[in-house]
Order: sequence, then structure tokens, then C-alpha cells
Amino acid sequence: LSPRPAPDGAALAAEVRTGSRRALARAITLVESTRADHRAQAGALLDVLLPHTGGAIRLGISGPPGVGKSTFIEALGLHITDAGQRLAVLAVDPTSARSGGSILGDKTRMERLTQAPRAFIRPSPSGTHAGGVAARTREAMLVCEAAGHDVVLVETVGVGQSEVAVAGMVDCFLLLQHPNAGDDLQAIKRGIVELADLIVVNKADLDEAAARRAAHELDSAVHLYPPRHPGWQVPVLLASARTGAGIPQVWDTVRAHHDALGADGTLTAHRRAQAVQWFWALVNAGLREAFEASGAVRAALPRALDAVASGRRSPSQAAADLLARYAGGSAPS
Ligand SMILES: Nc1nc2c(ncn2[C@@H]2O[C@H](COP(=O)(O)OP(=O)(O)OP(=O)(O)O)[C@@H](O)[C@H]2O)c(=O)[nH]1
Ligand SMILES: [Mg+2]
Repeated sequence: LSPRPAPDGAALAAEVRTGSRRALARAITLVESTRADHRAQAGALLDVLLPHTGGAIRLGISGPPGVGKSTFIEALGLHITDAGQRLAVLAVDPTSARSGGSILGDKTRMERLTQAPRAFIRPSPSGTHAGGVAARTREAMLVCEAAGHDVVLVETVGVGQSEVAVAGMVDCFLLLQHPNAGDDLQAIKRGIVELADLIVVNKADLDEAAARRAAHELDSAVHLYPPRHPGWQVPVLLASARTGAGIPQVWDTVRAHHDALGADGTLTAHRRAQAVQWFWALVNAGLREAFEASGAVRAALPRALDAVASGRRSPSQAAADLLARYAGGSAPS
């Protein structure tokens, strides 16, 4: 038995462009793989697809556990696909290995969207750290765009760094919030509202007065921050993912935001800045990896770390020393 050969990235890219769901699923599996030969093929795939990306509305959705993300995505997703648009849903899960219960929950909470012919839903990859998952999700997003989706929705649960990662890959970052002040204060304290382009208080059907109070509080909080885009004041809306109330308004607002960014070139500038940031993040990660793998560094690293931790050497001295060793050991000159 020989191992399965690495798929031909360029050929797969051509299949993705025809709109084949099977090819799309295989392409995403390829970009999610960490195998060296797969990474090379994924690179070839992305090279072919890159000129065909950029056509989708990139929407990030985040919120605390249980706020109703899955239910909301089903409602919003059906609204989008019913209007004739093609939608892809991706997920960044910072907890990595999702429990079987949660996947099962999503299957039932997104039952209709799962079956909608214009929707493509991809559960989050597992088995890597949050940063790695975000890296793969960004590439999967580009693949979905090249496959002709009009909207790519990236979901993440509102804990940890994954929100920052998602906000850094989308055009519009939507924050879902509970209709009670306690949780709103959480998001405000954690500085997450600063990332939001749009805030939606979900479950407004439970207690509309409480939801209005929460919205008011969030509205005061967003006014403390300078606008993320000139001329865009972050709206705070009420909705119910369960009844569908407010969902069309949410979608209209996402589109209005996209139009506003598109009208004055902000969208292009924003995406360019994100791509450059992404480039540096990858360079940083790659350098760190090479640094730690270098023989000259490996030999000296434990003692250097110990000396820094115990206060015998300053971090700057130790870093300068090891960087010099790294440059000496790795530079061809
Ligand atoms: N009353 C009411 N309940 C809702 C609404 N949206 C979601 N729920 C309920 O809230 C619970 C959690 O909803 P989910 O959609 O699973 O929430 P989630 O944010 O995806 O949860 P995690 O994936 O665990 O982070 C479920 O029992 C939903 O039926 C809403 O608008 N109104
Ligand atoms: Mg969920």
C-alpha cells in the first residue's frame, strides 16, 4: 500500500473554479493540512485561485458561548441564500477539538442551512493551536471566494485571541451579545467592542426591555472609541435568531457597511493592510520556528532562558546574544 499522493494543487484549483462542492471540500482539506507536500500543493492551489478572490462580503461573527451564534447563523444564512446569494460558513474554534456534543448541536441548530443548496458549511479544523487554525481559515476563506461565494461568514466563539484573528481577516466584524447587562460589561471590559463594526443584541424575544437596556449600554461604550472607519458609527441592533425578528435589518446593515467601505476605497485599503499584516504574522511565525530549530540557538537557549528568568541577564542582552548566534549559524554569508 502506497500513501495517497498529494493532490495536484493547480488541477484542483481549476475544479474549484467550476463550483464543484467536492473540489471545494478537498481544497479546504488541502489548505488545512500541515503535511509538507500538502503545504506545497496548497501553495500552488492558492497561487491559481488568488486572482479570483476578493469578490465576497467577508463577515466575522463572534459572541460568548450560548449567545446564539449557531441559531443566528442559520437564520441569517437562510435570509442570504433565500435572496439567491451563495454563502460559505467557516469556523475558527480556539478550543480546537470541539466536543462531539457541540458538533451535534450545530447540526440541529443549522439543520435547514446545512441542506440549503446555496450554502456551504465547513466545521472548524481541529488538531492545531488557535493561531494555526486561524491561518488555515484565512486560506479557506480565499478558496471559498474563488469558488464563487457571495458571502463568506467566519464564526468564532468569543474567548481568547481568535476574535482578534477573525477581525483581522474580515470586512465586517459582528459581535453578538446577550440581552443582559452583566455579559455586555464583559465584552466592554475585555475591549472586544472596540473590534466590532456592528453589535447585535440577540434573544430580544426573551425580554425586550432588558435587551434595549443592554443595547443602550453597548451604544454608550462604542461611543468611547474612535470610529474604526471614518463616517461609520457602530450600530447596536436588536434581534431574535429564534423568531427571525431583526435579521433582515442586520443583513441590510452589513450590506450598508460594505457599500460605505467600498464607496471611498476604504475596503481595498483595509484588505491590503490586512494582507500585509498577515504577511508579517507569517514571517514572524516562520522566523520564530527557524530560530528555535537552529542548532546554534538550541544549544544555548535553555541556559539563556534560565538566566533571564532568574534575573541574571537582561532579556534584551540575552535576545541580542541569541539573535547574533542565530545569524552566525544560519546566514550563508
Ligand atoms: N429565546 C431565544 N433563544 C435563543 C435565541 N437564539 C438562540 N437561542 C437559544 O440559545 C441556546 C444557545 O444557542 P446556540 O445557537 O447554540 O448558541 P451558540 O452561541 O452557537 O453556542 P456555542 O456554540 O455553544 O458557543 C439554544 O438553546 C438556542 O435555541 C433567540 O434569539 N431567542
Ligand atoms: Mg454554536
